[in-house]
Formats: sequence, structure tokens, C-alpha cells
Amino acid sequence: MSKKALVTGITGQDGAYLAQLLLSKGYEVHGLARRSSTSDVNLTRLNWLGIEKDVRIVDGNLLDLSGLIRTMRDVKPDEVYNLAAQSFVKSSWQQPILTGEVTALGVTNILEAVRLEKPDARFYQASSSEMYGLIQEDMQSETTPFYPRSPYAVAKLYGHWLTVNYRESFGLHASSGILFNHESPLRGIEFVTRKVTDSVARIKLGIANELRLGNIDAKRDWGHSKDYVEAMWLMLQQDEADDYVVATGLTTTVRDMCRIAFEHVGLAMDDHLVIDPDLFRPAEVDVLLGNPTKAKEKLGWQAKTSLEEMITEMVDADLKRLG
Ligand code: NAP
Ligand code: F7E
Repeated sequence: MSKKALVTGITGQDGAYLAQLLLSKGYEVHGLARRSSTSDVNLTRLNWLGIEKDVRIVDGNLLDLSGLIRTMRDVKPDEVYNLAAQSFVKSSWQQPILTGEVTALGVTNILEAVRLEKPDARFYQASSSEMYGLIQEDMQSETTPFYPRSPYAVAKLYGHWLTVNYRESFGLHASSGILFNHESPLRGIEFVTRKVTDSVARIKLGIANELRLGNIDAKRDWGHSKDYVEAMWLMLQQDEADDYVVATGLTTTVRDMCRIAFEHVGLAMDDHLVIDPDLFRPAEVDVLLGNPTKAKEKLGWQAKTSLEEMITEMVDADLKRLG
């Protein structure tokens, strides 16, 4: 009998790569997806990976507890991966209530559905390095204190602690992955790496001439989504549930990441980059740098893809898309 997984956020970047990984391991994959009037567009990422027909899409929303309970009862998953969220930090100042409802309280809904209907299921919560915000240690690990700097980060902190609390209160096998930024050709266009690679491809093809960015001094620890979903799966294969930082251990400025993209297509960044004050955030996370030692020692996991490899893969994918 193959194992069954339920993935919320299956239409997102990580949902697509995780579904691909689970299918390759013989899982029956069920994915929760919000109905929209453009449902064909919704499956774009699964389509890109050629797996849209291999997953079973369940109509549902993280805000709808009764639907989640019914789904849990019908699917009876062995593993639940909660990847759904309003995940764009900048939008969280524009939509703080929605962000709180989905990204924070949505975790209560899915954990309640697990507790009531499938308490022996293993649960993964998509926590975030944004929770470190105004960093309290140069390198952030599982023991570094949190200091969130956006409504998104505050909401993620709630989800993180609720996961810890349900593990301690009800004995659920609930793990939280504190993932640092991870990207891919399937990254949403609003995030900085994909915005850069898409713009560089457009400039190279003569469709655009400039790239407008905000704070290019910000530093991030960037890895590849395809590597990071493997860490999620490994967490749920452990006898004991726990929390893990997933990161590369390297940090780079937005400026240098951007330069890699321009250089890949033989263009000079300074000829096209424009700094736009409107793109700065009300409060910034200046630098993030993760310490992945625990994940390496306990899960045997480490990042495989370098930033250069990933950015060039993304530029090439955008050139292909636009071409
Ligand atoms: P993403 O591409 O933005 O995907 C988010 C997913 O959540 C989409 O499938 C979206 O569905 C779904 N969703 C949003 N609101 C929902 C709702 N009310 N009910 C059900 N589904 C809903 O995000 P990602 O990059 O794959 O990240 C996956 C998770 O990891 C997120 O929780 C994110 O916050 C977290 N995280 C990401 C990173 C990173 O660097 N990528 C780092 C740390 C943590 P639609 O397609 O319908 O919009
Ligand atoms: O910004 C700066 C911006 O939007 C990165 C999410 O997946 O990772 C992601 O959150 C940095 C910030 O990602 C632009 O100010 C400059 O300092 O790509 P981002 P993020 O905010 O770090 C964490 C771990 C998550 O959990 C989130 O879900 O880049 N930046 N100029 C810009 N950022 C954007 N988006 N656009 C710009 O024009």
C-alpha cells in the first residue's frame, strides 16, 4: 500500500516540487487547492513539471475548517504538509488581516482537522526565516530568539509556536521547518529573484530596458526549492518530530544576486538597474544567514545547488518562456 500525503499550497512553488518528490517516492498525492474562475492557470506549476494529472486535487481553503475536517476524513493521509499561506511579505502590510487569517489562524484550522480526524498523521508546518527579522545572532539557528518585522512574519511565528504547542499538548508528530529563502524557475514573479531573472530575460530579448528594485543592500541566504522540499520530507521520516533550520549557510546581497543574472546574459547591471523608493518596505529584514548544522547532523540534509547555478537556471527558464 502506498503512503498518502495531503499537501496544502500544492499550486505554489514548493507544493509543486514537493508533489514531484512524493510521486517519485510512490506516494498517493492529494493537494488542497482554492477554487478560482481560472482553474487552468492555477495548475501552471504542476503543469510545468508534467505532473498535473498525477495528483488528486481537493477543493478547499485553509480558512474553512469544516472542509478541512471532511478532507482529512476522506483522504486519511499518512502525512500532511501545510504549505498554504499568503506568503508575500510586502503584501502583508497591505493585507494584514487576511495574512493573519490564512498564515496564522489557518494553521490552527489544519492542526485541528488533523487532531480531530487523523491524529496519527505526521504534520509539517512551513515556518520561515522571516521570524528572525531583526536578527539577534549573526547566524540564526533553532535556538536564536525571534524578532518578526512584518505582519507576515508575526503570522508565521504564531503558526510555528502552535505547531510546537500541538506537539507538546496532544503528542502530534508535528514538525516545523524554519526555511530560509528558496527559489526556482517556479518562483512567483513578485519575489526579488524571479523579478530579476524575468526582467533580465526581457532586457536581453529587447522587450524591456530597465529593472526597478528597492533595497538592494538586503542580504539573503538563498537556496533551491527542489533541495528544500527534500528536507521537509526527511523531517516527517524521523521517529521524533522536531524543528529544523533549512539553509545554505551563505548570504548574498540582492545587488550581487542581480549581478549574477545580468552577467549570465552578457549585460552590464548598471546600464539597466533603477532604484525605486516606492519598492522599499515599511520595516526591512536587513540580513539573514542560517545555520543548517542540525539538519545536516540529524536529517543528513544539505543544500546541493549554488546561488549561481540557481540564478542561471532561472534566467534560462525565463528566456525559454518568453522566447
Ligand atoms: P507560494 O508559491 O506563494 O504558494 C502559496 C500557496 O498557498 C499557493 O498554493 C496558494 O494557492 C496557497 N494558498 C494561499 N492562500 C490559501 C488559502 N486561503 N487556502 C488554501 N491555499 C492557499 O509559496 P511557496 O514559496 O511555495 O512557499 C510555501 C510555504 O512556505 C508558504 O507557507 C511560505 O510562507 C513558506 N515559506 C516559503 C519560503 C520561500 O522562500 N519560498 C521560505 C520560508 C517559508 P493559490 O495558487 O490559489 O494562490
Ligand atoms: O525579498 C528586497 C526586499 O520578496 C527579498 C518569502 O518567500 O522569503 C521570502 O520573503 C529582499 C527583501 O523575499 C525588491 O526588500 C529589493 O529584503 O524576494 P523577497 P522575502 O521578503 O525575503 C521568506 C523566507 C519567506 O518566508 C517569504 O514567504 O529583496 N527587494 N527590491 C525586493 N523584493 C521584492 N520582492 N521586489 C523588489 O523589487
